[in-house]
Amino acid sequence: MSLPDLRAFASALPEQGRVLLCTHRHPDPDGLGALVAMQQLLSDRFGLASDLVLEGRIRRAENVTMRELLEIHSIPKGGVDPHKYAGLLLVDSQPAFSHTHPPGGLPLLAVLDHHAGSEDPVDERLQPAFAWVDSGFGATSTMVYHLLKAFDVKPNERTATALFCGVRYDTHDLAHEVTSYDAEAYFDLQRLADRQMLVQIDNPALPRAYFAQMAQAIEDCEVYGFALLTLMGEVSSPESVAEVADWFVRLDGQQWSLAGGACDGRYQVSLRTDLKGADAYPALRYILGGEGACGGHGRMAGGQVPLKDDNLEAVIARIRERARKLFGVEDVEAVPLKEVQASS
Ligand SMILES: [Mn+2]
Repeated sequence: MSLPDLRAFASALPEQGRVLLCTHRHPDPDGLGALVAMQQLLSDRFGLASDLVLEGRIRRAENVTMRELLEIHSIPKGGVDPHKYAGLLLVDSQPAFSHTHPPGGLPLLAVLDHHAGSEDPVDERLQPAFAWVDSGFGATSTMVYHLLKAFDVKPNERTATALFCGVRYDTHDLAHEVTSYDAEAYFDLQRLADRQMLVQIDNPALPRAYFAQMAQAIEDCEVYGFALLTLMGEVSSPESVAEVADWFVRLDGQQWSLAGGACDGRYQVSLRTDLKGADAYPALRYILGGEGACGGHGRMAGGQVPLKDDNLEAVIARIRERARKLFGVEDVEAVPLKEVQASS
């Protein structure tokens, strides 16, 4: 892990004009943090104005609150006039990823991301002038923090708060996949961030639909010994699938939690594990069996399978079958979560 060539980054940028910044669909705090900080860097160090394009609704209450309080404004993707921009920057994702569709007609200036790269070939038009992709970092916000530092730009309070949200979200408050770069960013940013705002972001009001969704998740959860499968039908948001996977992996004694739900024409899946040394990404790849696409590393992975007419039940059945095979529980009978006996 190291910092990129700063001159290469600088020379990928236009000398003047506006640039467009984007991230993956349904942006998370890491993507939002990286975007806000990149805007400050471009403006303070390079005198470049920028706009954000955010695709996919942000529905997780914490993330909605983060966006509102930090006043993260974006323009609709359909409203982008390519003539107004010199190019685009992509953070916390890569052009070949299935959940990422930057607006067309613009050169890709730079990509900054901490996910492992896709093995699929990339369309030549999507090759960036500058790429800093390093899966050693716990968060893209960590990378952007160090980029600001290297360019001698001190994050203002808003940027620090946004970046701090990103680092803590992706590293689970430094509990996972931490490097000294992540820890340094976390503690430096914590000092600079707006603490009142952080408290509000941590404790947002939750809509009634949230509790209904969680009740449904408990209803649908099947326990196969050390593996929990919660393969739901329609869900209120893709984020709720990740939340369910996160929530159930906390069940005491469990090592794998797979959640799925249909939303926006896709079957979203999230896999979590708290098994030491386990890697969720190859596991989820196997579970998807070549359908759709997925990404992730370490203890978490996510993906989606496109849904065609009426094949939801069949998709769920195939995912369940492959998951049971992977976890070696084909002959184990599922126990509903509510009937699992308390461990003594
Ligand atoms: Mn990230």
